[in-house]
Amino acid sequence: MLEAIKQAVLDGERKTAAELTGAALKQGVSPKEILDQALTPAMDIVGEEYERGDRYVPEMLISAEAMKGAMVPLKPLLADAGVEPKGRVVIGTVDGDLHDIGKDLVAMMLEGAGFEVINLGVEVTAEAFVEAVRERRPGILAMSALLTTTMVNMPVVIDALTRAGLRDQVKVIIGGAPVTQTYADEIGADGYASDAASAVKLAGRLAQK
Ligand code: B1M
Repeated sequence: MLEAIKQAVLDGERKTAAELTGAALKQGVSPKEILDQALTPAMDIVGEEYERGDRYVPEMLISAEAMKGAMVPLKPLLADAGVEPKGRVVIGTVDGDLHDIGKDLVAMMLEGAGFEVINLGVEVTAEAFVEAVRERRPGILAMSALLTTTMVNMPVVIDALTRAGLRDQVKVIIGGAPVTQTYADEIGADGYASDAASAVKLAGRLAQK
């Protein structure tokens, strides 16, 4: 079943990926198994094929759409813990960057862990992040970047928060494939998470401070 889900994502079969995911859940396969053993490995293969020149951007996009289809039946399980909000998180993908699958996964799991999440979407400018912090007063601001060329917009946001006098009012956490703990330290972020599960743990720790 997991192999079939993976193949459906590789083939860009959104409907099949969603149906198989729903069926796997009914059979008792856990969301974590589906994410770790089918969906994420499929996207890794897509990335490797793109790098080798065996896949082009439109094919990468239809696989991404298939993964999003598979995330539809997963969402209620990841995002429906039904508990009191632990805190508010504003999340977005930085300016110039369209990748939203990982960011949305982090958002869903934060919701599932009891955070109120305000998802600003993709290509979020520093001004839009600052505005959201000013208006919505989150305890945590989470930024995602998937490109080495866009992760440099993370410190731009941190500088903008400082200039707006808001930096000490919000914890800034970052993640995404090219981002590291070293980079987080370098740019003065409050934390880094390598995946959605550790982002939830990190947010939980910071929310208690
Ligand atoms: Co893009 N792309 N892409 N792409 N794409 C990558 C990232 C790439 C590594 C592929 C490759 O070459 N191997 C490469 C980046 C190279 C680099 O900079 N080092 C790349 C490139 C080059 C590009 C374009 C420039 C291609 C082009 O046009 N020539 C272009 C850029 C467009 C833009 O953004 N301006 C582009 C476009 C696209 C699509 C639009 C076609 C599509 C995105 C669709 C979408 O997101 N709606 C796409 C895809 C699908 C990928 C790959 C194949 C898959 C990304 C993904 O969804 N992974 C990717 C290769 C790869 O990553 N294996 C690739 C699955 C997801 C669950 O994982 O996003 O890493 P991930 O999220 C994880 C963690 O990183 C972490 O938790 C998540 C869950 O565990 N995390 C956080 C993420 N955000 C976090 C925030 C946090 C904490 C943790 O906050 C605290």
